[in-house]
Amino acid sequence: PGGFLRAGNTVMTQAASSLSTMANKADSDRFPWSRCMSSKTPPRDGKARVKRVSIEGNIAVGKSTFARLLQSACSDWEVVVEPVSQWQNIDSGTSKGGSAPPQTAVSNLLQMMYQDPERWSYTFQTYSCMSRLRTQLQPLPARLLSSEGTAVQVYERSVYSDRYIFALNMFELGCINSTEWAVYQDWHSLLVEQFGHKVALEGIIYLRAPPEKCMERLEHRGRAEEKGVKLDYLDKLHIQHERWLVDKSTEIHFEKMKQIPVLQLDASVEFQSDPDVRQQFITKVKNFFNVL
Ligand code: DCM
Ligand code: MG
Repeated sequence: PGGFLRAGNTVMTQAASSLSTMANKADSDRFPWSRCMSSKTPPRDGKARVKRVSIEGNIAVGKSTFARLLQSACSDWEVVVEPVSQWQNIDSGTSKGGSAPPQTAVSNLLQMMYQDPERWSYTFQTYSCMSRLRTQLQPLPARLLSSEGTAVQVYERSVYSDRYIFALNMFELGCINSTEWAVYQDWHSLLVEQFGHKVALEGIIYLRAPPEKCMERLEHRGRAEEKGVKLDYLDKLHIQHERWLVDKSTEIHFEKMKQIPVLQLDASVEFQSDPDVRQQFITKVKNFFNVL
């Protein structure tokens, strides 16, 4: 356990990613918003019906890049990004009050998790899932509410990958012990049962690429906390994705999620730089959204 790590990640800044240069003006020129406005289905109950879809895939496969591509392709699509920066900046609120200036210590839970996974994986998985749920529960922008049945909220990952990919993997690696795993699953089920209908998914886009490709992109984007991540760890996460979304052999505890439609896209191609591939991806996504 913890063998996928190298010690000594002290830099807290995140290097600019080459994958982050996707959403530029050329995209919106190439994919004018009108193109996505097909097959308007009138809302069934007189209210706007918004579909929700999550983008899933291994670390550094290109989810954020892909999300920006979707965001620039259609004004009816609203991306909700993964709150990674919150995991890197946790305000532990050590202010003593009174007249003294507030003293706040900021910790980087992402870094702590990678440096000492046995100590911090449970805490990290608790916080990442909770903060993701809070982010996804934010009210819809007015623009989406008025777009009559064609609106899609696109989540970067979901509370389901938190549990069935990352937390499960950490449990299998021995970084989350069986007591922690029992506690995690108990509160996760409760949260999803209580709030799940507000963030429930109609579909999943699975960005699939060989772990070696993800490793290349991970090294290229150079997020400091992930410096110690080894190929073996990405291999394990890849297998978890395949079990969940392709083989469907992961035991899922939520009825609706067992039948969820999955659009698989080959993310090993350089969809960032190739306009034809980008166009193909957008078309596939548009068709997928239309049948959900
Ligand atoms: N992460 C994790 N557990 C989760 C969700 C995310 O360990 N439940 C980590 C994996 C990556 C980072 O957070 O290091 C998210 O980056 P990316 O979106 O590129 O996978
Ligand atoms: Mg990302």
